Amino acid sequence: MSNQNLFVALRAAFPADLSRTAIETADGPPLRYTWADLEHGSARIANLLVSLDLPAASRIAVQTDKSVEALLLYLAVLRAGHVFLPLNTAYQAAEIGYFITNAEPAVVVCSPKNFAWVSRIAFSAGTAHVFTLGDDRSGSLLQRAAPHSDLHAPVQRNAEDLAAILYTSGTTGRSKGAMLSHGNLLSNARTLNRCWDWQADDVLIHALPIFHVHGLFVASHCALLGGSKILWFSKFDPKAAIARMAEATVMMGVPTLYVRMLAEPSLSRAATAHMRLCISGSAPLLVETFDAWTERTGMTLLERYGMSETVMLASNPCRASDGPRLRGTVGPALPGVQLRVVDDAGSPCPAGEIGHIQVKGPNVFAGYWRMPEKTAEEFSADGYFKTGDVGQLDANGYATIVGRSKDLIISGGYNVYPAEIEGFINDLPGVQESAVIGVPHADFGEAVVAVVVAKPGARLDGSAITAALKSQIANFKVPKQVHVVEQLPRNAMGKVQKNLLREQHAAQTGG
Ligand code: MLC
Ligand code: AMP
Repeated sequence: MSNQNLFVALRAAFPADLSRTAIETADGPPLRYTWADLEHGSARIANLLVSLDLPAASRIAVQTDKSVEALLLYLAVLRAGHVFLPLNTAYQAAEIGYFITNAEPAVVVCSPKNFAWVSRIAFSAGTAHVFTLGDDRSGSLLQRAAPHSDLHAPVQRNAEDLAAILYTSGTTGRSKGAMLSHGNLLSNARTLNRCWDWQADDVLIHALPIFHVHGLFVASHCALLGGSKILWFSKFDPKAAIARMAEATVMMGVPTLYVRMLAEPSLSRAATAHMRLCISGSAPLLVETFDAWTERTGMTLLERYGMSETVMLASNPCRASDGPRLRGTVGPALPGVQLRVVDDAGSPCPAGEIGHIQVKGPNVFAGYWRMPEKTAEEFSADGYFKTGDVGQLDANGYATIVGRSKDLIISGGYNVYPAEIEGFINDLPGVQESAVIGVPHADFGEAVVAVVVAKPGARLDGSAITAALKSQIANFKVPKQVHVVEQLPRNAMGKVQKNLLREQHAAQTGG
């Protein structure tokens, strides 16, 4: 049988002339990586992994700053047939400890600056190897890979073999590892590549982190499959992104990136004239942002919808011949994806009626890592995945997301699960209980806000709570505001009325 390793398909799309530039770094002095560099650099790291004699399908957990070498490491893990497990750079010891204990990676790669604490966690959880990788090519990973051969034949994989695990936080506070296969990723990448008309002369502005679906899979796979050059930003900078649009054609971003570019006077029709496609996703795009972008640039943003468990699900059309890009919608389901809206009883809703969004297709993940019961709960009897998003389909099949049935806050494209933050707050001395909510925020779309009740006789200070949380959890999860109140509003069943709290605090974070 042919080798269905995702890397084989990506490699087959490299241009014939491997001396062409594949990636150019766009912040700092420009570094150029040719397609040959991608081939040989990832081969060396893959050979290092092979030399470690790891069990098949070992998890390789990676928490490093964004760098081209970190992308090579991802390609190397695919080549070597292991399982890539990317981790947000903002995660601190408690979060990393959970992921490492749960996934039991054979290899952990971390930033040199974090080696002391990450290696302590990893070694005590039984990880055999901890390497370091800095964003300046420093660290033991590249040193150890350097003597290895730059030729490597990708390990045979089937479409259903595991390629990556992406942790998504759970509504109960426990993170779940979404298991994505080579087939899930490749089928989706091919679909996006076709739907978004990728060409070899496209140039992608890559300014997203590479530890989530959006930057790692959607952006990188599209460019690699297109044989297209990437302008590689280690961090998003609105001025710099606009300045480089003169030589780029495609950009992908969460809505916050477009909001921040709109705040720049340099954003204009002239500045974006060379661009053919600006794609938004991962969080709701406000119609105000959509309209402002059209007005300033003459271009229509293309909004699409996806999630870690399914990669991409729906997209507004790229070509005008396929239909209009409708503001406020995420477009029709992608080819091959079945997307339906059902009522509480699981029956399909008629067009225009709001219900639960469920999906099926070759892109949908196999399940949550070592959580068979949780996996079973999240699928319908006829095999549709329950997204936890609430929406509607119009008569032409365009989907609109109107909310979420899962208690989730999306802040600047990062997911924050209130239950997890409430757990940390409730453990602080003097705290009786808490409720964490999302409120509108002009920059991040939603901001995290905590409402906290003190134990009888205890005195609580909001800024002390913020400071305590900052030392324990990723910074983007820390509430932007903490309100200490006498009691939380509850309904007759005793359930906290978060909708009332959201109304009370809506106007207070610049929303
Ligand atoms: C940073 N901060 C945030 C934040 N990002 N706060 C809330 N929400 C966020 N998203 C805070 C930090 O805690 C810090 O606060 C301060 O801002 C500065 O940090 P920074 O790292 O310098 O911020 P910045 O570079 O400005 O980052 C903003 C951002 C970033 C929008 C560029 O958040 C980002 O890259 N978001 C994209 C996320 C993404 O790729 N999502 C895709 C998920 S995949 P303090 O107080 O500590 O100083 C997915 C599926 C799909 O959802 O459909 O795609
Ligand atoms: P994640 O778990 O990080 O993959 O986030 C997935 C969630 O992001 C989805 O379930 C949606 O709630 C949300 N999302 C992604 N794209 C969009 C979009 N275009 N509009 C609204 N929400 C989105």
